[in-house]
Amino acid sequence: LATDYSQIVRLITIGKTVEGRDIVGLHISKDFTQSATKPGVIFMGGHHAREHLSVETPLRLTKKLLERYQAGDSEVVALVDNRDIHIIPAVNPDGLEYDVSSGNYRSWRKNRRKNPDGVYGVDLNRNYGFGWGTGGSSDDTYSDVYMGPAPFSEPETQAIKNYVEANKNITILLSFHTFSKLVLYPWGHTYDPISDNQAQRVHELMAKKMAGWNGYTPEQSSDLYIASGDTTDWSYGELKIISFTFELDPGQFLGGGFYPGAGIIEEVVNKNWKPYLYLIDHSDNPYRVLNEK
Ligand code: 0X9
Ligand code: ZN
Repeated sequence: LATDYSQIVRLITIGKTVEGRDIVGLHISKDFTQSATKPGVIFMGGHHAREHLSVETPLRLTKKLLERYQAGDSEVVALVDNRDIHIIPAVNPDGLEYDVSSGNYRSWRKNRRKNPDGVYGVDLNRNYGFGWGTGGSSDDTYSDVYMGPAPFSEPETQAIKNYVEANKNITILLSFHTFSKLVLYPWGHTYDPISDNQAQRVHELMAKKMAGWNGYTPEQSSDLYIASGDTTDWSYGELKIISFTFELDPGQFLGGGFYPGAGIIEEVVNKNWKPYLYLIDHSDNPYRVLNEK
């Protein structure tokens, strides 16, 4: 994509993994000298190794965006020309590779940190530093929700932290996961709503709007279950970025769980196209949804 659309896309590297792989992404801007002056939005996927659809979806959405831009689609051209768009489709490439490298899926979730006791993996979506370790995560290295020894102990979460903090124009963040067909918003570490009523309302309204397009269920993250140290509690809690987690298709284990097959990709991309454009659009001021119907 960076090669095919080199006028407006740059391949970026935001850091390295535990095993030394590059964590790569795409930066889309009409004018890279001015990009920081435009409203920013960030999409990410692949925190969890077995959630391959969470990698494919942001990639394919971005491919579609670039194709439409090239084709002169007026809505897309107006958006891309006036926004600063960041995509990190694979936050956990070590885990993703480990999950597929034997030829049989391993249902791996965590990164590939070799912990001091020899047990592998930290759950990257329990390792972010806001309300870290306050519930729904574990200090047992054998656990699939092992939080790590400290907030941001992992190079993968550190890379996201540094990148998002460096791009101060980012107002909206979406982290793709699978599965269950949900649109989630903070908080995840507590049943309390966000104390800023307007910010709470913005999350609710945007989640509901997007759910109307993709057919998912909008709810507060903790309504799914309490979990601390996830991406969005940090990005909203620390940086006040309006933040969402999508749990993509399928709805259930019966629909294929983490491994629904490549045949589902197109349908999932199509149903999430409007939410994707909506988030890019509203990065100029997400609070304007308070005045929209
Ligand atoms: O548990 C997670 O990290 C996410 N679900 S997944 O099946 N993809 O692992 C959900 C995170 C939502 N956040 C909270 N419930 N805090
Ligand atoms: Zn996940």
